[in-house]
Amino acid sequence: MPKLNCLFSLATLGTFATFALPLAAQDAPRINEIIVVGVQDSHTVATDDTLVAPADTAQMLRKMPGANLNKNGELTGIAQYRGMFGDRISVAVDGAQISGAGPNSMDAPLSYAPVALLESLTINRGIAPVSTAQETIGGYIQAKTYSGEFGGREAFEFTGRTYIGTQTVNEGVVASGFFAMTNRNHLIRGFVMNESASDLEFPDGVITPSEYERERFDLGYSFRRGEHTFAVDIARNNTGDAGTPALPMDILSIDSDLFRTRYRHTGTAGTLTAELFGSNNEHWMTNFHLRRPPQDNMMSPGRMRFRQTFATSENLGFNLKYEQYVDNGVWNYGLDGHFTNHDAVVTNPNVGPFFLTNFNDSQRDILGAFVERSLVIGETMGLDAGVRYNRVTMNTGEVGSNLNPMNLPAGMPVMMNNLSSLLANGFNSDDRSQIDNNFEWFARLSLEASRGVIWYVGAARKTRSPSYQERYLWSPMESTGGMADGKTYVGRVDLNPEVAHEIEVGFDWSGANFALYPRAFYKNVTDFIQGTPATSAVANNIAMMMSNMGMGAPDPLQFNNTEARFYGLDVEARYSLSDRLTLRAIANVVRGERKDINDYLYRISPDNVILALDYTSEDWLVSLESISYAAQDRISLTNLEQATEAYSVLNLSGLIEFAAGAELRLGVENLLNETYFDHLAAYNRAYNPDIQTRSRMPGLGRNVYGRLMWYF
Ligand SMILES: [Cu+2]
Repeated sequence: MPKLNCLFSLATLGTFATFALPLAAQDAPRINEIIVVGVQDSHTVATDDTLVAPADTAQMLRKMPGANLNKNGELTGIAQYRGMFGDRISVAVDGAQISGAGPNSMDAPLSYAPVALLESLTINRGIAPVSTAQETIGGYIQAKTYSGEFGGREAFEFTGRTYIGTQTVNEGVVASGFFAMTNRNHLIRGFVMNESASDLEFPDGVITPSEYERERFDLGYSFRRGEHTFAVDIARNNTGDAGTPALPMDILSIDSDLFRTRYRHTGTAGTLTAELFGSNNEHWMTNFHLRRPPQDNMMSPGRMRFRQTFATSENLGFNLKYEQYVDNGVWNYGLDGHFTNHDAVVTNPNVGPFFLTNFNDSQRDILGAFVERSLVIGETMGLDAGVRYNRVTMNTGEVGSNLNPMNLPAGMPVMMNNLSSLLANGFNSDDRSQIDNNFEWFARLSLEASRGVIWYVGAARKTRSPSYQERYLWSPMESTGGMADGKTYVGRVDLNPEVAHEIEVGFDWSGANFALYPRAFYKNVTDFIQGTPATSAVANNIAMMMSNMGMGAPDPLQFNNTEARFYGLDVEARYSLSDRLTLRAIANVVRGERKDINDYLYRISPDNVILALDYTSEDWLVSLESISYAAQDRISLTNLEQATEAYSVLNLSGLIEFAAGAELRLGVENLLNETYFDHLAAYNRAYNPDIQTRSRMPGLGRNVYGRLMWYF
């Protein structure tokens, strides 16, 4: 229950405390005996302490060191960390991995943890231990949803939380309720949420389509007795109409059923955790129901270019982990698996026989095993190190298409259909199964040099196998996991896994009234997967014909292995001016470059600084924040990326606790209604009189928003 006077200190602790490794107090009190010297290696934002405008959890990443967000729609935020994004970032929602149904990541993993249900979002700063997840080449993010707390007595009591939010920039509203029946051993919980919004406003007009609607239902049960805890949860997530103007289609529906279960034994010798999770996701998207549908042109009638895609994904996974406490630290052993399946078919509602198999039974399975060690070395040194092996198995079924649905005897559709059959036959006759054996290691050393100063150095080898899109996209399309660069792509079955070698150095320096946590990193990636100009004459011809008809773009890219490097610096700092007044800062610098040719990487966050001044009183709090982004002219020529200019926005927010357990937060984003362009928000792809097609998506106008949270 958030009591106001402790609220701020909680926020501060969560963000800045240098805590003892490993696995602080949450589950195992006994572990407190083992204090490994360690640095602040994660950054957590708790929903209780943070005001977020509805509705996408990924938005919170903007205010975390090293992190950012590739935004393709209001519910479609793709995590970015230190220049890497998409599948390179491992995202866990309550321990579960979710590979969404959308081949363009319309349902990116964080969309499965709506803000109104979120308890906290945590990013690992820098090199993630191999025990955290299977493929952490670009980082690791953990979303934890609110699941209630056990009661203190034998008798059952009824508790819960309501969360109501609204914002003016799109008339967005979210209403939700969490209800629990609980005693000291049992916790039965339920959650319902409904949220919707109309189109967004920016200083010169309206972004259309950017409306959304989403419903969510959760049911769960937890049990604890002695050293045992058990939990099981099921959830249904239904997204309705939701615009994604940076992509070629919009969401008509995403219907997901999710489950997860966890057993934990917390003994004196160690902690055993077993988790099983899965999800079933069904998704429809179209290019005609929310945006202006294709219009007649010289080459083809508009109705021939209506497109709808039905896409599904299935996920099943498990984590099995044992942490063993020994005199000088902890051993951590684990096995994990994540098995996914994807299907997607494109059709035209106006022309029955038209179809194109986008993905057919595309399967990607990973089995992993790891050993990790946290070691106390004397009084002033701590070492974490580990090794992991992942075996990735992929395969996909046969594909086909009918691009001449009217059975015309000659002309463009016939030529396109023949070329498409040629591509499909080539794809179908090749061996499409792939097995990758990926080996990883990491080591992190912390050294307490003097009181309040801990030095840190880390190194790692991390891997990532290609995504199903990167290997199995056989026909030139934009199904690219949300690249939103406007390019069409083809895949490559025999791609190699990416291998990154990284070093990271920094220190934690904290005193009575200040803290400073800088980190510098350099990451070299061999076989970095990046689109390069496609060399298949057939693919190039199809893309050219499509583009002539008014669909997609010519000159497709093909996913290929290249060489790349990332480097930069991020800093987190805090300075208390007085008991009530605190200055906070986050600064991020990242560079992403191709090494094999002279080009920058696509969609890399511009340098940015967040400065915030917080004033805390007995029963209220106010915070003034300035967010400044530098120009980004280090742009990818390969991806035809457009530069953006520098900008600053001012945000103001405040909180009043007006009754026990009840608080109201109000905020204004972009106080001065500044016109700006977010480099990571890509380009407009839907007809809009206020924004040119394929020009930069504008940043949002002034937004007044509020949240009422009541724990009962
Ligand atoms: Cu989609």
